[in-house]
Amino acid sequence: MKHVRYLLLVVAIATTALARAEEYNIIPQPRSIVQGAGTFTLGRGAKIGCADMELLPAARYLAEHLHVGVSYNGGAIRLERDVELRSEEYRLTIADGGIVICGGDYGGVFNGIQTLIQLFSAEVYDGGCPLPATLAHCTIEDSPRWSHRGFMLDVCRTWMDVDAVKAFIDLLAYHKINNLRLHLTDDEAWRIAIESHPELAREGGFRGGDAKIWPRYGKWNERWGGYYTKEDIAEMVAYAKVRNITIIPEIDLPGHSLCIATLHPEILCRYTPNTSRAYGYDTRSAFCPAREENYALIEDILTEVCAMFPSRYIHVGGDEVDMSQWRRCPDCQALMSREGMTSTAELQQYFMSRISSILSDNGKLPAVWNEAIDGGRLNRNTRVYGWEGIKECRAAAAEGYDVVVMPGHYFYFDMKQTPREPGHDWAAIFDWSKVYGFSPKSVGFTATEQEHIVGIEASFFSEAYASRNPESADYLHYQTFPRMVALAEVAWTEGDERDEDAFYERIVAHYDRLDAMGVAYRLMPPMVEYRDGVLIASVDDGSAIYYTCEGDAEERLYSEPLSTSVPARYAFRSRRGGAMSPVAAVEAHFRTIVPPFRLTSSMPASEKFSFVKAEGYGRLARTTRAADIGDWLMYTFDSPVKCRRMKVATGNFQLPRFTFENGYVEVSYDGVTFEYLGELVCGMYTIECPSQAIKAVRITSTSRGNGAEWVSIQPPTIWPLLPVE
Ligand code: TNX
Repeated sequence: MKHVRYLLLVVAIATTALARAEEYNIIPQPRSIVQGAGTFTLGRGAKIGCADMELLPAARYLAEHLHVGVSYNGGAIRLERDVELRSEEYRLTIADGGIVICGGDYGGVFNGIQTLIQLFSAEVYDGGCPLPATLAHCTIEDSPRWSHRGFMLDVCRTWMDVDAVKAFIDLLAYHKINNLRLHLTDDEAWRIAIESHPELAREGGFRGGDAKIWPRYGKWNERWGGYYTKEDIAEMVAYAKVRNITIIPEIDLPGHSLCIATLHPEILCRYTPNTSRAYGYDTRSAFCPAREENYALIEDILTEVCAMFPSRYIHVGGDEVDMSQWRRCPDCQALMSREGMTSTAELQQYFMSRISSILSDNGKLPAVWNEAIDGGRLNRNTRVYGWEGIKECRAAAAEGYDVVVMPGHYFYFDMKQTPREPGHDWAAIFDWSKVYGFSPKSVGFTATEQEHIVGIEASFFSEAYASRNPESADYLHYQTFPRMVALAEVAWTEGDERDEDAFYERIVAHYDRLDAMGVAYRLMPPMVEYRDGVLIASVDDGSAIYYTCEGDAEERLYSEPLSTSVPARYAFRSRRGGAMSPVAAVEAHFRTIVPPFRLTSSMPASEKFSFVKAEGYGRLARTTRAADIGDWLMYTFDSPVKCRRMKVATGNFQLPRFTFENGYVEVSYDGVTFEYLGELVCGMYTIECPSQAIKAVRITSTSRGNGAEWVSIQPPTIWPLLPVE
């Protein structure tokens, strides 16, 4: 009986704690919140008391958010360390005597500060003063599920300057994410200044125009880019450190090295190389592991990188190496037989082991992408980032490596969120709910494998960002929020079974904060329903709905159901601050037609990717060579096509690669005379409301070459005419 009573008491406390936790809506959800009876009022003149010098940066950070001062003792808010608490663990108490944040270490105190900040009104995030504020008495005890809660920013494909990175660091910190990986080198750019080899950043930090690196991914022939100096790195590292974030640099080796190979072709294997230009993902450009001078060059680079970043780990890549070049290289073959290696995977291991010892000479440990451990020779102190799949993560864990779990189909925030939205889709198409559903247990990690999970990480690869106004953070925000909110909670809060609906309500309640942080997040699309001649759009998040009607470019506020006989003419989108949803409409709005056409060109058609592929709709066609000035391609329809919109596009489906770099579009209504319409944008052009039925569309290149071996040609996308009301 005694036991039962005790149990009831525990259940009662647990339920109050849970109910309160939801009421507070702290994201990520703390382990326990127990609310007391009274309240404490924090006035405008409050002080933050901090006697511990090491906690001073955290005190100043909080002081800035609350518009108050810091004192060495006393204070209505006191920051302390408690050796009884673990790293990053904290206890936040609000009582008559004031607010106390006790942390196991700096990170613990900082985490407590983030929780406290969320107890104030949202203006705390936009520079407003949230004081005076009356807070309920409570004790919050909290600690993270995983020590590594990471995010990777690809600053290569799309350049992001120091201010942009710092602004993003703020957002990570607000969500208790404690690790930022900067993907600093890739095929398309080299973003870190190396004093012993200044040409790497000076030349490799820019592409297009007169730069030695070819234009790829947006900005086209304009010279565009940038790189971080040693001072920039120091500034970002220090900024992150105050915010309990470790920056881990990534130098992607031995593959993804087209940029450095463009500047130093001697690093490549010594066989007749294929010198044709490529347009991204050029897996041919790997360092030659048999070339001894390469290790000297890499040592120069990594020694400086190690000195710039205080992190324990340095990420040295290891992904997506086309090893066929090593098979063809006489030096690699000689090295392999000397060392008794039978596979090129072992050669990669040899290379990675040498890189690891350079790191160890500099007091660092290696972090690598999952492919780098194939072959089994890497030291177990290597940290493995599993991106290809759960299987690869589990395999690394089973082999005894510590693993950062980040499979693309859960954590690649460059993926589309629904099929018609921007982004890649090679891993999956998913929104925040997929991220929120991640649990190591449910995807099959055994208990022993789980012990090797150090945390999870999301990534933002930025190929698509470069073509979408990269000077604004909008696209970055849209792709990463609210998926980041889900990441934060899954990485921080224990649990394998989660209530998705309840979390959605918490995301919506968090919007006020995201608004104040200036995040242009993605809202869920409005629900659209057509019944009895009336079109109804609705949202469940309090955002405002807007609509457009075919033939009228203006977006109007939706305030009441629309009476219409042609619902397909309407498209809806909700907005709230800088946030917006994807477009929603009845399915007929999105319907396209496939009138037969013939594709012709001044360039020869590839045999494998013949023009017939595009003529069948759905597939890409390719030419056998790059486009020169005056080269053209033409779509001729069997019979003139009446439509409300037609999009023609060179390049691949998701990314502007293999496009015409520059060019113009003409239309013909009779198949004989052509009328100029306009210039291509990222290789594409959309004809809106053509005045007559279209017989042919011709695209003409105005650039010499397009930085690729071929041009990809998409079938046209054609939206049919809709009846008028
Ligand atoms: C795969 S993740 C890559 C990147 C691409 C990304 C796009 C990894 C190790 N390699 O090079 O940017 O997909 O989603």
